[in-house]
Amino acid sequence: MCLVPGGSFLMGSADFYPEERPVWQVEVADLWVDEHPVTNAQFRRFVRDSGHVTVAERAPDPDDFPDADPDMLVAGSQVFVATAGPVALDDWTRWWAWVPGADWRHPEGPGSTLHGRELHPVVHVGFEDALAYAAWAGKALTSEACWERAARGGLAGATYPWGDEFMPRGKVRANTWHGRFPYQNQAAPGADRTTPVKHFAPNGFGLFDVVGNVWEWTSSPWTPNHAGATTETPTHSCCGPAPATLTEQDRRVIKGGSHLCAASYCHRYRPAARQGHAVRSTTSHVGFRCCRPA
Ligand SMILES: [Cu+2]
Repeated sequence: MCLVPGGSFLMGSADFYPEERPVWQVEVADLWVDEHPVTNAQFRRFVRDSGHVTVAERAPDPDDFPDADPDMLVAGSQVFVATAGPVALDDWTRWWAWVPGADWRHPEGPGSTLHGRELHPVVHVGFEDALAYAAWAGKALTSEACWERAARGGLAGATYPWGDEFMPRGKVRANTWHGRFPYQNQAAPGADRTTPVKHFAPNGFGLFDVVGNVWEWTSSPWTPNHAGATTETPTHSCCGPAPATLTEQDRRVIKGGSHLCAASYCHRYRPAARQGHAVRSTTSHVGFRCCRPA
């Protein structure tokens, strides 16, 4: 883990999407943060030790989906599938396929394996899976504010964790989508999906993969923007207690963007960027990392 020094910082951005506004000042305490997102190898140790069964491995409860065809209520997860050519970008169902049997061990569905992906971030994990892992590891999920503070690497107001330029001196700094989304990715072979953690240089706090690769769960409930946010005090806990109960409709903030973020479509591989994600909606591009109070 890396020690992220406490202090006040400017959270959010006025330059991109409305959900990141307004910029406001937040003060956070010292915090230990995982050096990289939780990997498949780490998650496998957790599952072996605890017997945890993830959200994606369980058939949805018919009580939660009274209108659904019971035959459709089987275990599975959302998998990205590149399209053959250009499609309307307002319809995400074009490139997300719900695949029965897709889960963290089978990232593209039955037949796919983790072979060679031990050091990739775990994916197809829901918020409750992230909480369970954190509890097992004696850690917690960070709040959005503390995640953003950590991701900024000590730079004030910079667009990316490494500065304001996307590819300084032509160098790729994170696993994002290069080219035309969702059908033409000019990134290195294999980068249509996750890449091993620590492949790219860390930020100023020593943290790897804070943007790109996979979105990361935070403990913060989703809010449509930062309006009305009150200044958090220095005693604000970055590693808050786990929520007592969750429903299908609950959403949490995810941060960092993923390998599927393309400038033309989704410029969210930035510390300020945020999205609301349903707690039990699992996909091939959402993972997490943990923290511990310093
Ligand atoms: Cu994105």
